[in-house]
Amino acid sequence: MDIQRTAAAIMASPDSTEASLRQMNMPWFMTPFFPTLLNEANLPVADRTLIEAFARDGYAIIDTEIADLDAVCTRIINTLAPKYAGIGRVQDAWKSDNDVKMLATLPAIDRVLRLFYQRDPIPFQTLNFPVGTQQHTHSDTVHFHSVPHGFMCGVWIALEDIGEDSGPLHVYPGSHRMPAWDFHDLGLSSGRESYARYENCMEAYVQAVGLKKHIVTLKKGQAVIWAATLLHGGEPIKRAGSTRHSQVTHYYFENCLYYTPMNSDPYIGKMHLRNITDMRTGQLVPNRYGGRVIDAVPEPATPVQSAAVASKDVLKRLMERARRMMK
Ligand SMILES: O=C(O)CCC(=O)C(=O)O
Repeated sequence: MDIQRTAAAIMASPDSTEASLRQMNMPWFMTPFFPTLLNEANLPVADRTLIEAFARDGYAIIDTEIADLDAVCTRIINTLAPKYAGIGRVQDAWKSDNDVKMLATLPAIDRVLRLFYQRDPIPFQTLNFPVGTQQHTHSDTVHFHSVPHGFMCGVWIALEDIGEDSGPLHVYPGSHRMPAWDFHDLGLSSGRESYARYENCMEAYVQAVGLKKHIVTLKKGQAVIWAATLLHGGEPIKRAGSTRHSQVTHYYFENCLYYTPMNSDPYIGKMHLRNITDMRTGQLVPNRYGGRVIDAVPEPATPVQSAAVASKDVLKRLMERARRMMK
């Protein structure tokens, strides 16, 4: 079957039932109809080139057009400095820092994400780093996934020039086309405790498939956007003491279920749904399936919370026993 000609025929008859394939429940750059849809879209050359690169490689580099770039970066670096102590990252600084929130909601990024995903992008988490994370290769789909699949991406902004020796980001171009492995696919049980083994699996996978690594060096104010399934990580820090100030924002897109695959076993009905907050409004975003709102499920208790609940139960039982003895 000539897929291009078939797609063209479908597109030429928008009233036919096949026309619903236009609404295939996945990002358009991942569907087999993308070349046809792209031709029809008649985009400006720069946008066409950008989305073609993103479709092919699974990542793209853009300029974020931040006004007052130097001042903004310096303010973020200085404000967050005391908060990095001992942890090397600050999660969700957008809640208290307007500069961080401004970077996460930049119009230039919003515009490109709408182009890439054809849906409203929802910034829901920020991470700021003062130095290279040296994180092992992974894809974000073990942490954040969506139904329909693929409606998630990361946007990583350089808050200073980032060269080869300060632990830059690495990506595996084209790896976004591989399946979105979850722990079960890899023979691992769900749960955080399997994460180190997941990382080993990804290491073995890139070697077995022969994927080529690309090191992403950036100028201050540039951003790399990666697709949910793209394999990426942090390079070793080669220059001791070097900083690598950066901010990652994770985005979901409207009209999806948002969940954490690492803690889920969807095929036996265990789905760790996420309650995400849209930074732009401060409001929780309902999980939706086929357009229908699905009741938010409470996040599972962390071991610490479980222990706290357990010790409360023990205390309650002891008090009841004491009360009975005093009667
Ligand atoms: O900044 C890095 O080195 C890695 C960040 C990353 O992998 C992520 O946010 O998913």
